[in-house]
Amino acid sequence: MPELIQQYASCYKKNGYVVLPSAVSNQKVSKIRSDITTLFCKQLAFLGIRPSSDASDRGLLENMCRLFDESLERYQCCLRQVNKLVSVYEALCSEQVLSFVRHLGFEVISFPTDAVFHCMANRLRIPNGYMRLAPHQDWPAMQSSLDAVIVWAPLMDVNTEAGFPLEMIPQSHLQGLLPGITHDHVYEVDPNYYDPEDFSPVYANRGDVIIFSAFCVHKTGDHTGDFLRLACSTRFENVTEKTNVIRGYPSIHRRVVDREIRTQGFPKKEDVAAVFEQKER
Ligand SMILES: O=C(O)CCC(=O)C(=O)O
Repeated sequence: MPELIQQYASCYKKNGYVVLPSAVSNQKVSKIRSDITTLFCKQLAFLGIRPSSDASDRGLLENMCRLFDESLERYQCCLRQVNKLVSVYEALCSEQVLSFVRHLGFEVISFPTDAVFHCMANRLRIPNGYMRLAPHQDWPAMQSSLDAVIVWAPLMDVNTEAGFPLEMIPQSHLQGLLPGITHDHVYEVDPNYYDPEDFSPVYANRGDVIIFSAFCVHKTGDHTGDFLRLACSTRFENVTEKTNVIRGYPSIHRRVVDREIRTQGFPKKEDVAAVFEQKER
């Protein structure tokens, strides 16, 4: 095993990314998928829409589309919840992933920001929103250690060129931070600084994980057809990396709490009391 980790680490350092096969158990991926299904089905049931009981990718897409069509607002609330699921963190912090990151020399590991949920399906394109991500680097969205990594885990097999694979430019991480344009959601690399022909799709099956450098130029690949590709990712920073110490552990993400009471008059005393009521045996 240490030899294998060594090989993956060499590949990562050379190309700027590596696929760790079976780094997350099937059980952990299933738990994320069932949590996502539950989030959507509860909202559908509340709206009086019968959810599909099909647990396959098709059934999941169907349930997401039904909510998307009925209430875009509730659909987006569901997406926002996925980033916060404990099951997502449990998968992305699997022992295999953490051992690999430690092997790269991370002494004290932290999350520069929340996990991210990546949902790709033509039918789920939010009006005026974006679907695929343009060529970008992730470091400007962290600005922490120079060796920071992204851990990306698909929730289904992503093994065809037309299935929204991640596409990377091998060795682009060695160029450091390239000139680019800062958008709200991404730091898009200036097209004068890469050749579009250099992107290559990186395939990963359910349970595999792609680890890539925060400087690796990457984008969402192409798609055809009516299907769903889900993935979640997190970022790890190496807090005690030399320049991160010198720069005083920069932390560019701010917590914003909206303390306005959203549902006026809620909760009443009896709503809270009901939570603690003893169930009759
Ligand atoms: O899932 C995707 O297609 C894009 C993910 C990505 O680019 C990122 O996490 O930086």
